[in-house]
Amino acid sequence: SGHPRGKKISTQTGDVGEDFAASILSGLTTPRKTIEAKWLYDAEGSALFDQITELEEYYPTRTETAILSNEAHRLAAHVPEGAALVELGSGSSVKTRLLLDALPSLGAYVPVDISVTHLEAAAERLAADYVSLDVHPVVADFTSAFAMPQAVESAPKVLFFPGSTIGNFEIDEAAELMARLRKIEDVDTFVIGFDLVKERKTLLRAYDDSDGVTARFNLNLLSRINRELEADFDVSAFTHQACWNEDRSRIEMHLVSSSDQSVTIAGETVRFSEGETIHTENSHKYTPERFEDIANEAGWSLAELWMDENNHFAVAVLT
Ligand code: AVJ
Repeated sequence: SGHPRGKKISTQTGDVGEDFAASILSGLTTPRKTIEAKWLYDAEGSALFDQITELEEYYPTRTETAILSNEAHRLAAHVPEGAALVELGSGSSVKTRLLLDALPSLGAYVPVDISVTHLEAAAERLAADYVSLDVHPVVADFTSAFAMPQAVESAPKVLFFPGSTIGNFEIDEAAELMARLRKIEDVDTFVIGFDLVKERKTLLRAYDDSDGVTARFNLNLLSRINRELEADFDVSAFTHQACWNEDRSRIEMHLVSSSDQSVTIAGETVRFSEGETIHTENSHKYTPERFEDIANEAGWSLAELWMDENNHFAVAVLT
């Protein structure tokens, strides 16, 4: 996979955070068992997530993509010449192309992701297709502070955080993250996608699809623990559950134990009673007003708010 101009991409490696074993054991040895959602995305989980994004029932991806392709040209007014586009949790960088195509004044692209393999493959592909763009990947957990590549240190920056990944965070964590991003040097603009509160039925279908892809995505966590931590989960003794938590305005994913059972993980025994759950993900849904309040609290102001015609999803431009 060579580049037309033989450009060399060098990846900057930052702090990728706490290790898997420690996080899993601490989450499963508290009274309310939890696993942090970020562990859903190993190679298998990322492939399953990509399948989710193509499901008819999972409206967020296609809706956000439509919003971005309709509105991207309006972003130009908020993007200074030579700016660096910094994408948080870039994954396979699909939506990035919509922005790059609409914003020829961008000088650099900085994808930030926790998974080095995903990151480098996507960076190579983009660099090959956008030959005048400088690509500077950063391996980091963007939930903690990370260093900008030296080459873009003094460039104006446009942050891009699509996919409603912000929804994974508790409200106070989301506010904290947004406040920290506000303080990055020379940030001009923040483009962020978030999911909207809507009819419960639509939400539940999106997180419990009829093909069972989301169930496999959730259950893959147990297979991953078996693969990587010498554990003996009987994956068939757990089921996927998605529920709408009205009070906290979020979809929750859980894995429900079908029986009383015990599991050994890295030498530790963990007991489950029948019906007990492991809470594996939160996906917060916002109203536009609530989102704006949080953004304001974090030091941003709303420049644009774009929604689809069904008000299913929103993209905000903050400055
Ligand atoms: C990638 C976190 C935005 O919350 O909709 C999809 C993850 N979980 N189906 C979401 C997810 C179950 C997704 N995010």
